[in-house]
Amino acid sequence: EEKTRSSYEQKLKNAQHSVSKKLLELALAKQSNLIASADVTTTKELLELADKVGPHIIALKTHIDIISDFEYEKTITPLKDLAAKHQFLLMEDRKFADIGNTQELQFTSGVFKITDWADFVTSQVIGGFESLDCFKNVGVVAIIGMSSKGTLTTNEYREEALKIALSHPNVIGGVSQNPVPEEILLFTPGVNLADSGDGKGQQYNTPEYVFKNLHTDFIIVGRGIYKADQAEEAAIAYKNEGWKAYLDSLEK
Ligand code: 6AU
Repeated sequence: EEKTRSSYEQKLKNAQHSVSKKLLELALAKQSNLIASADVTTTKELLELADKVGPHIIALKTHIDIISDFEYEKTITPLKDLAAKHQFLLMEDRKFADIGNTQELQFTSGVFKITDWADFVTSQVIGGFESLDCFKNVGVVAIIGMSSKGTLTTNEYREEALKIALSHPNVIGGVSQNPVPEEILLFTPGVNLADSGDGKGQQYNTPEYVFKNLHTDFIIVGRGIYKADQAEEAAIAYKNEGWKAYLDSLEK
């Protein structure tokens, strides 16, 4: 028999980190557990997408280093305005994977200055517990398991990665294709309603599958939304599917 999951209300009561609280509050207020992944390569596309899908998401996930015409004032300043206007958080999917000192430099310096605008970031935990100390002012989503075919995030790796994630105060959640303890939030990418893969190793599940089987908290959808003819309509569809799947997962 499957065990029941905690609701967002219950998780909000127990949440310690300000970013966890904010995400859960936004989920409840917007009745959405959707994070749109904006894997587009120009500032114009990024801002247009953010404006269209903004009302329906709790966070916009960026890979800021793929924006070809990045300029802090032209890219980040209007993006922050859109985040405030539509009430969503900014999640930079940097997947840091180095020693603490280098990660600190990558987080604070260069042209992207991630520390100045991201509400939370993704990081590998391959560098060990202390490598996460530098992310003091943001939430960290630790990469526990990857969605791609042949990933090295085996059972054993995931167990060790979880030990770091559960014990580090900067960590708010994990990215995984497997369930995680309820103390951290679960973010699941590899979600698509139309495809089962992309021919480049990505593997997809439906929102229904990830809520029912993983008790995920938030779904991350990239191409399902930004490649759709009508990105806003697609975001609404994923938002509604995700919310229904969440409500269904509370029953079981
Ligand atoms: O929906 P897609 O396949 O177009 O995009 C999925 C997004 C991409 C990946 O870089 C990211 O999710 N991702 C991650 C994250 C979020 O960390 C981990 C993973 O295991 N798989 C994955 O696809 O931006």
